[in-house]
Amino acid sequence: MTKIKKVHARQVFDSRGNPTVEAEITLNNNIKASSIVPSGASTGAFEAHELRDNDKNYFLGKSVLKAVKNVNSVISEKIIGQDPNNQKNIDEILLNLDGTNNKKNLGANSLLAVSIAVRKASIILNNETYLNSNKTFSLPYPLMNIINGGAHADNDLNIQEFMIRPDSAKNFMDAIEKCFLVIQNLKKILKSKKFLTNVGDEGGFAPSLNSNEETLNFIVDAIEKSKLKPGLDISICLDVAANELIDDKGNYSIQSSNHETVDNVIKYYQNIVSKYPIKSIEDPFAEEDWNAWSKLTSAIGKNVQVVGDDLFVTNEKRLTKGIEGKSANSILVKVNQIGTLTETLNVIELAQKNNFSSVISHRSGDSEDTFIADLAVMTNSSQIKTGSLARSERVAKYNRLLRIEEELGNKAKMNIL
Ligand code: 2PG
Ligand code: MG
Repeated sequence: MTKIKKVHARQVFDSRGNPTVEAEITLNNNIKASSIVPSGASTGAFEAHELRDNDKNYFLGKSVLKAVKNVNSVISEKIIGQDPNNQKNIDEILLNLDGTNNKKNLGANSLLAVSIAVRKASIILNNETYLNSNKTFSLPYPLMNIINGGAHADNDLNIQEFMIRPDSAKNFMDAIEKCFLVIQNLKKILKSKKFLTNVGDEGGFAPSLNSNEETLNFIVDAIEKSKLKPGLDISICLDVAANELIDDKGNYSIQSSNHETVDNVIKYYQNIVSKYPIKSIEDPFAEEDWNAWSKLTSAIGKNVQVVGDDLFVTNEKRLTKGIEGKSANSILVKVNQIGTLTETLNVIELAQKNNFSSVISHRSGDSEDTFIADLAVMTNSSQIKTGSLARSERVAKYNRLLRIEEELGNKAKMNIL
């Protein structure tokens, strides 16, 4: 039987230059696979714990040598000799070793690096390809973040992400071309208005805009200049990341510095949804404001995708609560919010069984690791959110999806929105 021979972690760096964990698995037939853990900026309070050293004299406290050591000592001891094809067993060992609810002991970054590296090794071992599988696969629609605000940019836009989704794309290359056209036209528009066109953490532009409407107008303009129809060919998706916008009284500053009540914010969303081709809103309210979520979902959820990111944190318990309370109709899936692959697959299955769409997502601090592109295809997720068509750590995921599309040949098709 093929077994895991070696588990080795090291400290490497993410797209913001922050330290992160890479784990490498070697099998006894010398097959090797590795995985790099991403890291968020606008993190939810209920995410699994990201273990950092907090040594102010080394990488400003951000180094991850403790997590690396955990992999190279206690984790490797128990994982060596195990069957790489038994992912459930691997993840159970990891969870038992940690022994806490939020992975506070060993760090979700140490567990996840190993969990995904093992899966990648088993894919190589079994020569698993999409083509030689008897399942049918489809490509996810990309949600491309084209204007960055919030915690991801140094401008005055409160909404964190303005994204586009190419709803009429016939295939993944067509999806990329449609997004490419809108991005190029948006660049021209911004330049003509004397805005800077340098990019934020996820590759979207980060001009010094401060009004949501002005931003939405620019995007609609760019869609039309691309000879595409807003709402038919390209729809707009938002990530409000409202955790960052709530005050002590439970009011929100979605637009400039005005602090509005939940009811006013719902009216505001209804208003922009009726004026603009907005088809998806992520984190419209903060992570503990369950009632506000349910109210909004009942008001607009028929026509608009309401996506829980910080609300659900890829966690089965929180998703269960959201399904029962009809708090949303979609889940954002981030592997490092939960810390093992098995838990991630379980939460996606639960979502899909309950008619929630699953949107696989990168983090604002990401890397050359493209596993989430495969995760989107493997899990039949309808969408993937992995930044703009800029910055190699973002484009790498799109390139991986293009390779999958090529591999599938005439069996390739787009997922259903
Ligand atoms: C989000 C993500 C990714 P971060 O809020 O959805 O875009 O940002 O990784 O900073 O949490
Ligand atoms: Mg989000």
